[in-house]
This record gives sequence, C-alpha cells and structure tokens, in this order.
Amino acid sequence: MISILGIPMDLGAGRRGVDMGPSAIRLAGLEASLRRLGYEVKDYGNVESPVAESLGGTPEAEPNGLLYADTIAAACRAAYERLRGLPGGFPIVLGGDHSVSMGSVAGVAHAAEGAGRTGLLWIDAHADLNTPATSPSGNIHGMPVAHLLGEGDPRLLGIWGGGAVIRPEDVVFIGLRSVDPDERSLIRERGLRVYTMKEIDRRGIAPVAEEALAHLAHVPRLHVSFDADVLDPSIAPGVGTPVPGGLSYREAHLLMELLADADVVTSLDLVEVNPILDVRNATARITVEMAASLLGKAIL
Ligand code: B3U
Ligand code: MN
Ligand code: MN
Repeated sequence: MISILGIPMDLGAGRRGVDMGPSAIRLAGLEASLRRLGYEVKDYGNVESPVAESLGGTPEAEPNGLLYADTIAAACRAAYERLRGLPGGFPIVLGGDHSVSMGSVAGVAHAAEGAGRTGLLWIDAHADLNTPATSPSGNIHGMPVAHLLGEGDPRLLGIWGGGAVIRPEDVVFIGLRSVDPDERSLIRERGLRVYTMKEIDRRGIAPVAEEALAHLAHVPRLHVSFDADVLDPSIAPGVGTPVPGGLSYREAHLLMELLADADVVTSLDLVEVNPILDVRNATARITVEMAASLLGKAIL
C-alpha cells in the first residue's frame, strides 16, 4: 500500500509557487502510474499550510535570520503526526519546499522506531545543511538536514520533540553542486558522505549509487528525499532554484532503478516542483516518472 500526503507550502523557499507542487504532481498522474505498477494507493490529501498573504505578506527576517519558522514548524508538525499515524506501507510526501522534509523524515523515522533506524538519501543540487546562524538567505528550505541532525532552531527541532532524528553516518547526499562555505564545514565536521556532480561526472551514476547504498547497508529502512532541482534545468525547469549541470534524464532514471533493484527504500519525498516556472507540467511529470522508476520492477 502506498500512502500519499501533500504539504502545499512555499514559506521556506525564496520564490513563491512550490505550494502548488502537490497539485501539479497529482495532475501529472502519480496515483494512476503507481496503480499501473500494481500498487494499492491511498491519497490522504494535504495537511494545512497557510499562504503568505494570510500571514501579512513578506515578513521581515527575525533577528536570528529565520523566515516563517513558527508557521513552517506547525505545518511540519501536522505532517509528522499524520505520518506517524499511518497504518504502515510506503509513504510518498509531496512538497512543497524542502522544509517539509523535517516533518516527513521525522514522521517516517519515528513511526518505524521499533523497526530500527531510518537512513536518509538526500538527492538534491543543494546540501540543505544551513542553520539559522549560517544561512545566507533565512530560507528554511536550505536548513532541513541540519535540523534533522539535531542542530538549529528550537522551534523547528520541536517538530519532533527535539534532538536528532538522523545520525550522520546514516545520511548520503547525491547530486550536490551548490554548497555554502559553512555547509562544507558541517559536512567535514560531521563526516557526512557526499557525492557531488563532479564525482558523478567522473565516475558515473551507477558506481556512485552502488557505493551510496553500500554506505547505507547497515540501516534497515531508507527514506529518499528527492528535490527536483537535482535534475538538469533543461529537463526540469519548474524549480525555484535551478542550478546548471544537474542529473540527466537517463542518470536520474538509472539512479532510481538501482534503488529499486536494491529494494531498500521505505518512503519518499517529491519536493520543490514549482508549476509557475514550469513548462506544461514537465517537471511534475518527470518527478512522477522518478517515483515510478523507484517503485517499479525491472522490465527484464
Ligand atoms: N544554500 C542556499 C540556497 C538554497 C538551498 N536550497 C535551495 N536553495 N533550494 C540557502 O539559502 O540556504
Ligand atoms: Mn533541497
Ligand atoms: Mn535544492
């Protein structure tokens, strides 16, 4: 059984529009394509997430540099609780900006606590490892991984009751090509495993995927957080923060197929799809294809 939950939030991003991501991904045929693969699917709709206009428009940054922290924490908390309450199966969370993954990763990890630790595969152009102290923008979508590791603002850590959700040795990043200096320091200090685009270009996506899976082989469960901006903007223009030099169509599909072959993934986020910047919903459609490749069986 696959469970779908949307978090239509764009307050964590610098540009408006990813709040429409859940609709765009649904309209691109997510449920139908999963049913074609033979799954039962239940769509739980969206958790409530206020629009910026209802909060009085563009806010001044708080003294600590965070934008919309209370509202984002509340929406993530709602998602966290919904995910903890699911009857099992494979959850797919639709964003929304990447701050929603604080709710999704914590929710699936705590729902399955009895089944052992949940690892995290962060597939993204960015590391999302800023804290309020290091963020160049104040945008919380650049901070979810730092918080999941237990560092940052108490209100955001409060989504799951504080502390770390994920251990540093249980995280792998794939596709990075835009990393801030302080994020680099955190990667070094915490010894995080990162596969940049440079490494993918040099070695190829298959060896990188295999090594990433080997690095995570000790965890019984694995959450994949897929930020659409990992894809090259030529195939996925509908993202808030396009960065040139991303995964090609074939690399991205092969990565998903290798994850499917390994049969270790237990939950998925599809985030940062921005329909306003998209062309005929191409970016939403490609994220649906990613989910189908991740959950499908090899054709031969
Ligand atoms: N690292 C920058 C930019 C950024 C992070 N995630 C996205 N953009 N999508 C920041 O603002 O933290
Ligand atoms: Mn991201
Ligand atoms: Mn990104």
